[in-house]
Amino acid sequence: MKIIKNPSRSNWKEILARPTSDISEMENVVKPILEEIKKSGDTALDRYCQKFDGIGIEDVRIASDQISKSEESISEELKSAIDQAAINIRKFHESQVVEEKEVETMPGVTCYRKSVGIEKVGLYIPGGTAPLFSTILMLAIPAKIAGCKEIILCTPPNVKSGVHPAMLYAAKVAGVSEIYKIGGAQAIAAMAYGTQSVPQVYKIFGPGNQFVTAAKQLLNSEGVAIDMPAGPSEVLVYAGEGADPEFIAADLLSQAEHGVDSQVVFVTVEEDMIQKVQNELTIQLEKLPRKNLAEKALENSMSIFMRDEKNAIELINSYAPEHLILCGKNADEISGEIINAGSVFIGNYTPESAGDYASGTNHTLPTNGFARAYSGVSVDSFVKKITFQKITEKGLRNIGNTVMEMAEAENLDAHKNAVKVRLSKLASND
Ligand code: HSO
Ligand code: ZN
Repeated sequence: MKIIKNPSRSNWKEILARPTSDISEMENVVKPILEEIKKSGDTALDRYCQKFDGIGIEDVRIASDQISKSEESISEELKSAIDQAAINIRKFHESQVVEEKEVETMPGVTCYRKSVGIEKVGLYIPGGTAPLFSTILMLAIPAKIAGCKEIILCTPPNVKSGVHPAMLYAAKVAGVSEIYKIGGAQAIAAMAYGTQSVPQVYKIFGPGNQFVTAAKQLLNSEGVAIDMPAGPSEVLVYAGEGADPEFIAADLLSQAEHGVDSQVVFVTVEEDMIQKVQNELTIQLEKLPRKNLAEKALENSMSIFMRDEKNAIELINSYAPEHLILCGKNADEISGEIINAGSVFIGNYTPESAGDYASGTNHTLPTNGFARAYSGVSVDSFVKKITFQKITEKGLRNIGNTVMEMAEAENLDAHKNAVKVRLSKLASND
């Protein structure tokens, strides 16, 4: 890890800059895929599925009996771990459902807001080296709570043209309606436009490689809703007095093992911690099966020594990490000062892994500094909030002049008239 000591504020932006990726190259590859699938549906989709995954369109849908039998292929231990995680995630996300009250803003003028689940949503789960079945729980459970009627899942087939049984089991537990073995930009296009085999959805969620991200972004500009702009996963670990270097190294590595582009930042006000953590990293890294990936990610990462807590907090807020782990005695206090982060893990015994899998919070979070303005996925991500209002005759008499006055000042006479004709009718009935 690169070591930086007391960086001056004017350098923070540069030091903490995330690598920028030029997606225009990806877009050139992805655009024709989107266009062809939009135009020719299954015919084009079949071609891409054959080309990239060696599987024909007739084999992409996973039969429901295969999903219901998935638990036969996983251990009892894994099954109960998934069950427990699902219980916690459901419990936390159910607490996000709050019924809003009707409000009478003036006598006779009543307004209220109702959350309605997006009817059809599409989840994408990448293939690759780690079967991210935990992400299925993180997306499908809130979708179900929100009242989404159709929850479609696309994931690329593995080398045996199948899908990891834990993914099938997680999909079953979380209430996914249909699973398709389709990967890449073609999966995103199929869900966005709908084909003869894949139903169309209104919003697409989930991580993916740069092609998937480019596809989501292009479709977003065409009006298909997406969860959030995606970038490589990040963690910032802060260590104050009383932090444990062994724990910190383990947390940094748990992020680093995601991939070579993972962003790992360590910030401390205890100068000797930097070397202690470095020593621990060396010891722990050796034992990791994904050592190569983690090692590469660490090459681009940094340890930053800050002279005091106040400055450290300001640096953290200016970076806006996806995950923030606060270690040491003051963790609770510091957590109150955090204004930019996707998800915060407080105290020495709260590893990010707990939130990645099972504590209940969502692990689909804003990266790349988007935590300054975006939230992670929650039940809210799967609903539209529709406002309703009802005005009685008395209500229109109360609010009418306000509306007419404003409409006239905006030179919008028809607006004024919509009130005026009604008030005239009421006056003639008096
Ligand atoms: N840390 C990842 C989520 C994940 N970790 C899935 C393990 N499995 C991005 O937030
Ligand atoms: Zn993780």
